[in-house]
Amino acid sequence: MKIIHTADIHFESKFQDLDENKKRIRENEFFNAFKNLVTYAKNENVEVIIISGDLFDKSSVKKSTINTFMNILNSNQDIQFLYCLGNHDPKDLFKNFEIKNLKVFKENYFEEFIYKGIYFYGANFDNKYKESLYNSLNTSKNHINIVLLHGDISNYEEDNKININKFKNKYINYLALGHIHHRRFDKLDDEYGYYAYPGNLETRGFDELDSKGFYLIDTNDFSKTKYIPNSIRIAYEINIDISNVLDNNSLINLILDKMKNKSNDYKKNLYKINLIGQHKESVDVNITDLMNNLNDEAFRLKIINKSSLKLDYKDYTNDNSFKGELVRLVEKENLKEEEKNKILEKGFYYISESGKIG
Ligand SMILES: [Mn+2]
Repeated sequence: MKIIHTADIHFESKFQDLDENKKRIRENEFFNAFKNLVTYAKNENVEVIIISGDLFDKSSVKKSTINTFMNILNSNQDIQFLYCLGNHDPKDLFKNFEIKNLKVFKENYFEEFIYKGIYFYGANFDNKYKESLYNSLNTSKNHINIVLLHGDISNYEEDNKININKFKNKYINYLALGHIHHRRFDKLDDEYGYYAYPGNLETRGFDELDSKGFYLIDTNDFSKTKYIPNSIRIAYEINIDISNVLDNNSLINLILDKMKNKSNDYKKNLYKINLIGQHKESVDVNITDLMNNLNDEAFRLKIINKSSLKLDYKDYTNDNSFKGELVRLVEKENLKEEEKNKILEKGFYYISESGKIG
């Protein structure tokens, strides 16, 4: 049987970093990302879709959001949806709705759900993972066991964390986790299974970088679990060393080239650009200017200047100017080269700025 494992979709996320128009676009795209996943499932004859918590971002969910979600499920009756609650999910949302192909695991102990011979076990997120939770898991080596749970894992007993050791050697083939927004697939124990975090389905900002998607599982061989990219937009963080850039125009082109290198369809993505290195005096690193030139080249662009100015102060020793005067003064002082550089860097900056006011 083919199964898809997703988690942390966070419908109705806030997107604080975006303007109103783009927030709305992203809200809709979050639904589209989920629709794309379900379409993929349909085309690949996937029979079960696991959602390991944080389907929604907060406890109050708009009626329209619930309707959209329900419509997707209703028009895909051949697929069984399994969903365990995460820390962001509303507790009783589906109490009043009857969705035939949705099973919600919302108890603080493991419920068993058998589907086409495969044994699924799921529980809700509970802040504390008590002994009684681990003890409620009744797996058997006579069948395939898949466990759904939401939370951070630890290798030992820790507050608010799932003790991963409690799931070892319990004939678990696949521990379908959610909560960590970065993808991870690893061995659970020597004998049997694997555990996995698929990460979230779409990025919400620059702390959720690179390709996002879901896992495709085949119960004939769990070791062949495959990551399927599904991103509508991708957030990238790029460090660009600008030490060798000669002028402002080349700087703009360099940034644009780095963005284009990420994908053919680079304009749809989100970029956080860190300018690093020591730039030449002939380059004026001005974020407003750069944004004016590059803002339309991306869905969202953020540029941070972490570079510093590289000055060869010796060039000014004989200069008949304020800068030359300052260099001659500082050179006379009994200071380390590093300290002289710092003073001159500041001094040059203020001299340039005061020149601008005039
Ligand atoms: Mn989450």
